[in-house]
Amino acid sequence: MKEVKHYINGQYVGSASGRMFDNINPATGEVISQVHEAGEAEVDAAVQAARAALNGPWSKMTLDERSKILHAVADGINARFDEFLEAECADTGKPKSLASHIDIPRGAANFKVFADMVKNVATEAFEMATPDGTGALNYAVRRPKGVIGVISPWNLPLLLMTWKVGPALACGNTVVVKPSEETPTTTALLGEVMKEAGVPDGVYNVVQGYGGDSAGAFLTAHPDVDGYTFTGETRTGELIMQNAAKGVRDISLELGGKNAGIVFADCDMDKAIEGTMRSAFANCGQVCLGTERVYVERSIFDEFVSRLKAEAEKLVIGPPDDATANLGPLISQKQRDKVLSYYQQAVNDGATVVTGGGIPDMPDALKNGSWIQPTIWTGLNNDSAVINEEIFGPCCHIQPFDTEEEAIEQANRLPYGLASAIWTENLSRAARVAGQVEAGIVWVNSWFLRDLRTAFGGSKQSGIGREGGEHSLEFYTELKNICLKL
Ligand code: TXE
Repeated sequence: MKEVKHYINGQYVGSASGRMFDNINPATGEVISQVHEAGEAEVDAAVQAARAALNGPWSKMTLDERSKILHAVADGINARFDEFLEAECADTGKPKSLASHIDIPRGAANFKVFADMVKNVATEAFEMATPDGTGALNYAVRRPKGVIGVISPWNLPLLLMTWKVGPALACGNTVVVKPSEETPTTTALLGEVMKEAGVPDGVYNVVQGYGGDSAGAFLTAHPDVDGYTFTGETRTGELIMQNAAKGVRDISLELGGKNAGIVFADCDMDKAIEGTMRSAFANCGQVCLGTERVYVERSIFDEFVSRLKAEAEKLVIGPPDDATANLGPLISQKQRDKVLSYYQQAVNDGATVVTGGGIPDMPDALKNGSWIQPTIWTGLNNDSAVINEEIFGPCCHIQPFDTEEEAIEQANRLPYGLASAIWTENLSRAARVAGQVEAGIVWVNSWFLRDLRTAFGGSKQSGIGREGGEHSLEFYTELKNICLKL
């Protein structure tokens, strides 16, 4: 049986305790590897390695040298594309057709983009008068923040982890990554690529293991980490914040959402259906940016519901290698139990199940996978948990609205504020509504269209801080003002 180890100071190492846990392929239910579980000793060793490397050559390299190495990391991912693809799809069960277009290429792009961007950072300078008339020059320089703790989720494992590690390393930091216990493999594999690309030992470290009361909590409690970046559940974000508060460490949190799609009668219906399909069902609904609440103007409500139903029923559920499949399994049986409990809740709350609502029939070889039907509901009231809480499954509820004001009020009524998608051909309306929707990211006539130079993050309980473009460079550096008396 294959083992997945920690990667500390440039070496793959097992846990001193010998403790391991099963890594399960959610498409088949099979155990595909044994994962070493980090204890405090491994977390401490990783943090110490990162600290030592911070004081080594990495942060002192010229930007050109560091940028070149990070381009080599991206090239390394691309050179081993199939290996990353295979590993990511075995850990998540997602279709290869999806991961080969999104997860793996973005994993490489996250290094290239920030390796280039970091070379073009300008800082501020101010000349000032002084009483003696000689004057002074204030100028700012950016320095790495230090050792960064990266805690990443399982839905887009390589993509979301490198989205943090790429800019962190580009800015000269060192990192300790704790990937999700559900998806350990590509984060571990990246260690080899880092080594081959010439990243010095100790710059990129990985500890495997669980979150609370385990590796994740040890990492966020470790006093020698300078800042944390996290993507995951809102409650976990709160716990990480509490730990980071000790020692006044900085945080960047990308948390849960319950995003609204708003479809106006003057939309291009084909585009709205296509975009809503992706936003509700891509990655089996396991995307923080997905829209689980869809508000549709009443005059087109019936047509929209019946067209979305027809499209949802065309989705092909299947394993990663099935080239026709566009819907994989949920990440685990635990996650399926959670999603199914909402499916049941919807029925209890009086929803009309437009399509789906249960477990699909699968061939024998896949019977133990965590498969689930794509599901659409209508008819729920605002007090149903199904339309108030993040489900993170392939499902959405569609509700009619009569006025623009009502649509905005519905979109904004929850404590989340991550993303929203607005569908209308009226640009004045689009700008008006986009300006009032409480979300960090608003798409107009699109969904998941991402320019990596733009701000990414959530408002309200969907997060703190923004990453992307110069916002990442802001988070991963300390700005130091130098006042030079002339
Ligand atoms: O999240 P967790 P889970 C949402 C989604 C999902 C729910 C639960 O609704 O159903 O969260 O998923 C680590 N200290 N999202 O349980 O626990 C954990 O090991 C430090 C939204 O997987 O937040 C993993 O590496 N670390 C989301 C990471 O946190 C801790 C993506 C995320 O796991 C920890 C994933 C602790 N106390 C889930 N507890 C998004 N926004 O994209 C856990 N972890």
